[in-house]
Amino acid sequence: MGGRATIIPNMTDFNRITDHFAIEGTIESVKPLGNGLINTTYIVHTAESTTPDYVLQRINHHIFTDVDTLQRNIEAVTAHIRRKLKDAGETDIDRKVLTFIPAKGTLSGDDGSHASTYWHDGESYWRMMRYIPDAHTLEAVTPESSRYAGEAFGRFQSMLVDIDANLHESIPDFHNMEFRLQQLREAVVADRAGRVAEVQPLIDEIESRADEMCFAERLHREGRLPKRICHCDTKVNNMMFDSDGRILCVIDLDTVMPSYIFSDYGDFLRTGANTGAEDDPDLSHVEFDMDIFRAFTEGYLSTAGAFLSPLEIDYLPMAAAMFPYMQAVRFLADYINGDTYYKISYPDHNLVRTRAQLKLLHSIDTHMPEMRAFIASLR
Ligand code: GN1
Ligand code: MG
Repeated sequence: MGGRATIIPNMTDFNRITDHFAIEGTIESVKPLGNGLINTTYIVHTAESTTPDYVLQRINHHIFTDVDTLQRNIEAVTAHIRRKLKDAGETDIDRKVLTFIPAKGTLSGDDGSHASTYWHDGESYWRMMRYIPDAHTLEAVTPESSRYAGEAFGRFQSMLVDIDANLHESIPDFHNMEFRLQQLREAVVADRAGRVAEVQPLIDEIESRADEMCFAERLHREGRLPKRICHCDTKVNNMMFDSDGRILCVIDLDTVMPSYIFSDYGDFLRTGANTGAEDDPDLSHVEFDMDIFRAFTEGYLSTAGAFLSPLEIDYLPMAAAMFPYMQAVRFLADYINGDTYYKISYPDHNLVRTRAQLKLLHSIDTHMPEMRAFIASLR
């Protein structure tokens, strides 16, 4: 969890962990990888040129409290996508979908017939997957790569439209706006870190828009908006790009679950179309980039347009506003709670993050009519 110090294992510890997985080759080195806010990730290099390298992850089980359900979701989704890619005659499939490594001596599935893909050492939960060679992630996108990202997330959702596995919410109510507001309200009442007075203007601003931002839950209750299988963490850095700049696959599948399609559309634009950083202390850097919006939307509708309802398409601009808003609610609640969820690098990091998300929302507000007109022009 956020506030908790991370103990970095040494090589002996690593060997003890990786011994439990059916990997090929001899481990040469283990090094930290990436900058996720939740799990802890390492790259495992093997000595032989013929064996794959691997990604080793410690799953944050304070946040993903049901690791077994989480991994079963991921296994079902990757198996379904793998089958679809094969049926479509795709090549190089190991680079287009993640491959999780069976844990030795474990059993999973309702009939206990196959190995599970995680190992519990009594304290932490670990998993390994094949490292995708000659691929890279990006922290910022161009209009060109945003178009590919739109295509990729639209394709991801469309491949999963007909999955028959019963997927569960790996974090219940993850993108439920009403629930996130309730968490903020509870944090305000408890005022555990004594920070409420200081942030009252931010709370007031958030409350003034609370009703407006709960549109998805209302539409769902009215039976007008379905839940579909979504990625739910479509940050720019959760896609693997090939050396030619095309997208190979989407990664970080922990939050794949039933949600509104707004999750994937809105959260990508929240990160990809921000001209500043998610936690930019200089708010003048933070604006909504309409070129990225247009390119991503075109790409997304080219692969998702066929299964989306007219109502889902109508609400895309509102989805772009909802995600910076939801993230502001989550960051502010964490700040008020004394930073127990997100990893922070300095004391008021979550407050800086909140302000940056609200600034992004203000910028999106000013582009609303233009966004609506653009989407109408594509239909
Ligand atoms: C978390 O771990 P990471 O950085 O991919 C969070 C997302 C937030 C994001 C904000 C499980 O994602 O929902 O949007 O931080 N994931 C979880 O940067 O809470
Ligand atoms: Mg990530």
